[in-house]
Amino acid sequence: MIEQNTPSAGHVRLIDLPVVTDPRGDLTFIEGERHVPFPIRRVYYLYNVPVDAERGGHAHRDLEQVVFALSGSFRMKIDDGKTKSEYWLRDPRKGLYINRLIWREMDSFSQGAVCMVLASHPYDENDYFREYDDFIAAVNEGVK
Ligand code: T46
Repeated sequence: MIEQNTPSAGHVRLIDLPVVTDPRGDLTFIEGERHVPFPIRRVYYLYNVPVDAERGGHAHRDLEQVVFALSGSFRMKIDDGKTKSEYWLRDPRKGLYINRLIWREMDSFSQGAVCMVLASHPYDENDYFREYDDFIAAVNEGVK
């Protein structure tokens, strides 16, 4: 479970969600400000993704998100402007929390993969850094 205080910019980590298991199957639930550190203002999901597709390729100025593989798997490449890492998401009980000012790229989607994202704000194109150089400049300036 995630702590309540707001992580600093550039912060990424895996969070574990509760699971209720009985003979009928598994049930996982998510409550905003409890299991994720923000009120959930938007939910979107990616599906019918071709296995050779690449998504992402941007960062956000303010947005916080938690990304899940509800079904199948995919890779998330993470870059905080100084350090690069990668996460394979394949367990619907684990979400990847991504704070603002993180460059992310997604690829290697398995056939039929479904990616669900919980977001802290409604969609706003002005919140995106779509050029890597702009992202790096923002990181270096500590821009909010
Ligand atoms: C992220 C990864 C995981 C909307 O109209 N509303 C929305 O809520 C979203 C997310 C997108 N759009 C429009 C904007 C573009 O015209 O859908 C189109 C594709 O969006 P984008 O290129 O941002 O999609 P992805 O899959 O590359 O990235 C998205 C999120 O933008 C991003 O924050 O982390 O999914």
